[in-house]
Amino acid sequence: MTRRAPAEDIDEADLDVSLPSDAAAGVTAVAVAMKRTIEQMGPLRATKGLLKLNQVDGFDCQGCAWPDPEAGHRHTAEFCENGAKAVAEEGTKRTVGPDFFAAHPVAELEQRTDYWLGQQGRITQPMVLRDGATHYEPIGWDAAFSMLGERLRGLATPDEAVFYTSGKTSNEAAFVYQLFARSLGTNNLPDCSNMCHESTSVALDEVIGIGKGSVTLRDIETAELLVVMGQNPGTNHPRMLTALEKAKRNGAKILAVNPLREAGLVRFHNPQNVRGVVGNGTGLADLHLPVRVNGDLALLQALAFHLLEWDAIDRDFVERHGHGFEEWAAHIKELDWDAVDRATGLDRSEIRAAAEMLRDSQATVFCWAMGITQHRNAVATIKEIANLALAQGNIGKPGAGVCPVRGHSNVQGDRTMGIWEKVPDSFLDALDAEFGIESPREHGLDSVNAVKALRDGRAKVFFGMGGNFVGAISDTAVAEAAMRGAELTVHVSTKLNRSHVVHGREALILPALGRSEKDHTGGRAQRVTVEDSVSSVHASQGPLSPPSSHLRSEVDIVCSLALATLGEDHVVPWADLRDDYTRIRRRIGRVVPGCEAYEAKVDQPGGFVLPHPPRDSRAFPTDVEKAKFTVSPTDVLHVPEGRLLLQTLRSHDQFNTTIYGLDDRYRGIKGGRRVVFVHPDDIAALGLVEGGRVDLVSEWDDGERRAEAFRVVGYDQPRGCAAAYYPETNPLIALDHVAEGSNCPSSKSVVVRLEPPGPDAPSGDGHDTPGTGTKRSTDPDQLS
Ligand SMILES: Nc1nc2c(c(=O)[nH]1)N[C@H]1C(S)=C(S)[C@@H](COP(=O)(O)OP(=O)(O)OC[C@H]3O[C@@H](n4cnc5c(=O)[nH]c(N)nc54)[C@H](O)[C@@H]3O)O[C@H]1N2
Ligand SMILES: Nc1nc2c(c(=O)[nH]1)N[C@H]1C(S)=C(S)[C@@H](COP(=O)(O)OP(=O)(O)OC[C@H]3O[C@@H](n4cnc5c(=O)[nH]c(N)nc54)[C@H](O)[C@@H]3O)O[C@H]1N2
Ligand code: SF4
Ligand SMILES: [Mo]
Repeated sequence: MTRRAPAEDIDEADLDVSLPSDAAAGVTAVAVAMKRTIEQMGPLRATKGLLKLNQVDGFDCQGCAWPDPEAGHRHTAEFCENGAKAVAEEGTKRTVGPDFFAAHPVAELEQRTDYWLGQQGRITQPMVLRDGATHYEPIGWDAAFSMLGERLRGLATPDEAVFYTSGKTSNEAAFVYQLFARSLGTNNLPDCSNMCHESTSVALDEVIGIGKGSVTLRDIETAELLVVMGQNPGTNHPRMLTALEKAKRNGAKILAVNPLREAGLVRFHNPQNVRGVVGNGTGLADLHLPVRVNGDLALLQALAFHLLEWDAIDRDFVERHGHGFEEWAAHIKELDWDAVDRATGLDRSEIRAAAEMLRDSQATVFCWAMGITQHRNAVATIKEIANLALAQGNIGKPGAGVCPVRGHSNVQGDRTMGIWEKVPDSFLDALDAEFGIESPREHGLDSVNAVKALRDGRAKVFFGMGGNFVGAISDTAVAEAAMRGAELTVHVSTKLNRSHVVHGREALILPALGRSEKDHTGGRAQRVTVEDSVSSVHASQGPLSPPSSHLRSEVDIVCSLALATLGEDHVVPWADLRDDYTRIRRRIGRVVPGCEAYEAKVDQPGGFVLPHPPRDSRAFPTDVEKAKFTVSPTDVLHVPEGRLLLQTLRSHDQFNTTIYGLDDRYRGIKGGRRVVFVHPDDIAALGLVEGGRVDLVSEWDDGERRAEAFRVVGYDQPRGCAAAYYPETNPLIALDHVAEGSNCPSSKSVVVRLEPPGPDAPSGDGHDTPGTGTKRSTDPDQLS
């Protein structure tokens, strides 16, 4: 493998700001995709990888969880720009081996951004950081497993260990991983879902009896109306635009609800058809409601008010399947419209127009993502989405349903496989019966509670199956201090990140094969399975050679660790499971609901779809065996004078904490990330200047949090709102600032003040006059 010069670290002085665009994808997307893959992988490896991406005989994209078209209906290039970037990030020829770690003390790596760390390349060997050492050094796999096994066995209770999962882990690896944690005796299985769609899972489980979406890709393509709320598909689920385009061609309307006018919601240039390449592309949203951040609950109630007023209700569905409709309707009829005005910031005529779209549609799909789930009132908001869907019978019929759009490519599958700190007892009973173990029954720690346990010394070992826990979780300073308090931190990873350099007393890095790579564990070609956002399960097999012969699969790592910890005589045949993944799938078939005859079903081209009672037969397995209407009080988030309501979001050039590059093309940002988007009138009202530098300061009961040196960028959005990228803004979010009922960090509603940097702050760009070089046009016509 070659070792090419890695990227320089970010110099925010290079930041360039231009006008946002009003269309997504197009030929630029293809050009960027090709450039990035070829730069990182070389032309041959890039071609080999991309041709197998999302193909029936290939591997599942490591990017988002958007579903693939049915087998037989896929393009040769069945991926988007960000899928290609994900492949390039993993398939890079750059490597970090023992020489790299010898040259860079941890104290130096700690000063680097996640961008720089990730750009150094793939980790090639297991590394250990010994107690008191300054550098990571190589360690053999056996030594690493026995060290870890010894530490785990030495804990006072298994609950002193935390087993985190990021959502890329395959079903097979996830299944053996949770089996290991439970064999050891703990349900401490937090995952990235706790920071992501947890509010969705909690809300839907309560009201429809299952925490997953109820649509298929076909429903999306054949809907009469698609409501896309709190989601930026052009960046985060780009192939969703292809589905939206198909829906439009079939006559669908789209209602976008988003404080920002995201390019991907406005217009789509599909690079796969002539019209997209040379024509005007397809206009997407028929109506865009620029709701104030956190105003969705009130908006949904206002929409319901009109539907009730017009009696645009599916009475038959409500009578047959609904529970609690009358109480809900009575509550909505009392709606406080002043509160709606304040919460949403919308004109009542706009709300009425949106309600008319709902009234006139016989089949509506509701899509949502982080703009809905990461608020204090997120669970209530999602229950209100369900109320609206149920009131019109938009569930369990073609072209209709609820569609939480998942993030990580296998985050939904990991949950299905039992990665869940609160997994139902029925799952544990089946697991115990199958393996002869005795799973603990008390619930484990979720992500936020894992930080607290580490902080308070109740947890001592942190094990990360992928992900970048300290980078991703809220309250960075608190989380980092907690991690540093651990006795041992262990990460199964492909690339370096912040969580490797903010470590416990001892630390291990265990390098894993990526999904695009050939897996020859046990001397045979292995494949794995994954589940997408619409509960479709299918196989994935990588075509590329791994960057180092030392890498092991996640299944191998878990099973080998289990052997080293629990011993060769343990009731679970770890070595057998490791050497042939079909044996794991057989067990999955016997333990996991809906996975009977698993191997045969994943053998079908394109795989199979898991059962979903509301979708399949309008059966609602709730405590009352019906779909539940629920009542939530309308609330208005109060933002004190002189403060803004900040949402933290993704740029077009990152995958969560993995920073691919520094260009947020659709929003007109190039070469930097420390920007805060503010309405031009708020910039003026707060006495700031465009291009000026500010610190973001949040205020909490236990004190302030500060994130330093952001550029102020004028950006059209509702007054009083602001936006900035994550993870840079995670230091601002207090650990206890979470969604009620789901404990998901409220990353989308953080009250901040913008403050000129203190006198000691480095000027960074050599310009003392704020604004020089980064000002973009504030012509209101161009911004609106
Ligand atoms: N390229 C790329 N793809 C990704 C990811 C990535 O980082 N990069 N991450 C993956 C993961 S794990 C996830 S969870 C998904 C995330 O996918 P998204 O949810 O699309 O991600 P965010 O960037 O957080 O965007 C949130 C959107 O919600 C809007 N929003 C914010 N607050 C509100 C609000 O109060 N109300 C409404 N209605 N809208 C609001 C924002 O303006 C923004 O458009 O993407 C997945 N796919
Ligand atoms: N402020 C704020 N915070 C947020 C969010 C937000 O919108 N705002 N979003 C939240 C959401 S939705 C999520 S999902 C979390 C994401 O949280 P995580 O899932 O923990 O974070 P990622 O950045 O996706 O993890 C990236 C790391 O995963 C490792 N990795 C990549 N591929 C593989 C693989 O195949 N195998 C293994 N073993 N490791 C691999 C690499 O080492 C890489 O550095 O962040 C959350 N945090
Ligand atoms: S839409 Fe998501 S899953 Fe599909 S290619 Fe793009 S990043 Fe990958
Ligand atoms: Mo996510």
